[in-house]
Amino acid sequence: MGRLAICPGSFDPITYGHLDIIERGASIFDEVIVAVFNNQSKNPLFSVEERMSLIKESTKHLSNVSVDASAGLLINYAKQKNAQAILRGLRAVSDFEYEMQITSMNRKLDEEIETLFMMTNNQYSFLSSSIVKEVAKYKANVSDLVPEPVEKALQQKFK
Ligand code: COD
Repeated sequence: MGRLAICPGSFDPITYGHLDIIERGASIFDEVIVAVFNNQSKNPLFSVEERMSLIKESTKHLSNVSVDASAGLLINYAKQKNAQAILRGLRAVSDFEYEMQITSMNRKLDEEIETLFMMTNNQYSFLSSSIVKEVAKYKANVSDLVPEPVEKALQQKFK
């Protein structure tokens, strides 16, 4: 059986920063599942279904990447899928504390599944879904920040 990584996130919506991590993950692992988790406290702009379909469109060039959603605990999901690793991206020091917290909790819950971090590509280090939504709300150009289907979906939302 091949090696599987889970790439979890809110993806509200997927950006080129996320896509970069997914593409690099897909070149290392045999299979990558991008898993959308609904974090209600983040007050999402896109429904889970919308986010999944935007990820599917944006990753259709990657034959070993699939898209899924879960409402439970990430570590239970990863275990259920028999994943070897959870793959996360790191942008700045500001990401670090939060990532340390979830990683150590996940390790406490299951010692076998590794969390791997990939440093962001420099050109995306200040990119986040929140920033993209903020910019799109004022109808500024986001074509350098998100894949084309996402750009269109944002235009629809803020029409
Ligand atoms: N460059 C590189 N990486 C990036 C960039 C960028 N510009 N932007 C985002 N990323 C990375 C993030 O660091 C992250 O690794 C991934 O892409 C997804 O990002 P987000 O912001 O969509 O995802 P988050 O941080 O909201 O995801 C949080 C989870 C859904 C993973 C978390 O809430 C979770 O695990 N929820 C399920 C419940 C659970 O198990 N909780 C933890 C218990 S301890």
